Amino acid sequence: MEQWDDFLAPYKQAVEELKVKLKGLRVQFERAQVHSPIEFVTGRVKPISSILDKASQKNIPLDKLDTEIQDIAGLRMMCQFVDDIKQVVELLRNRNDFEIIEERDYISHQKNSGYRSYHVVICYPVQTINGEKKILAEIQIRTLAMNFWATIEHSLNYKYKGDFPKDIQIRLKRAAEAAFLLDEEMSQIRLEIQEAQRLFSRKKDSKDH
Ligand code: 0O2
Repeated sequence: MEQWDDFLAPYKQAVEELKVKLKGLRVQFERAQVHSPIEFVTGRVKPISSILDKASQKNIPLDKLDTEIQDIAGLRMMCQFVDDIKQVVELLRNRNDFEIIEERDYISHQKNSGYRSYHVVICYPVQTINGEKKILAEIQIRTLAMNFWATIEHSLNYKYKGDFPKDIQIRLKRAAEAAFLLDEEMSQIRLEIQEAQRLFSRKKDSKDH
């Protein structure tokens, strides 16, 4: 158990630090009084039982957990609109406190399950009393609708261990489609609001002059 504590300590440190850093971005957008592409941020260290399950499913030896399991440290950034996701990814690419190792775009290429999200795997340096330790962390960026679907599907997955009854499978697919349409509608509404705002400020400008 102490070995697990030692192993997980830098991951816990990284999750805490990254939560502060990523939440700090939202605060900056608020201060600048512009639309924040980040709605909220969560983070967790993968429970030991899930690490062991994943290792056994993927035949990963226990001495390779740190390089083969990329989401022991996991962060989630939730956005209002699909377009916000691109902006968040760009913000992450421009940072110099970690290195991006891999990006997985499950939005352009949704998973068979119906899962949509953008994953960025980073190599993050943690400062320890024994020097720097670099760890992998996975940042999942998704809209509120994508998050809603993934949260429900994840808890059902826990119950059915991936072996969903046919009717639930169909409903989950339909729910994924509904979440996709909700994102599309919201994007459209957003564009219309922005257009209305532009027209309003143009009218105001011509009155002022
Ligand atoms: P948890 O409980 O969230 O930690 P793989 O796990 O083989 O599909 P890989 O290569 O480990 O994929 O990485 P990938 O594809 O980036 O997915 C890892 C994480 O993405 C998962 O972690 C989930 O959090 C999320 N995810 C991926 N596919 C799905 C899906 O179909 N449904 C839901 N709800 N989430 C998904 P874990 O370890 O599975 O779970």
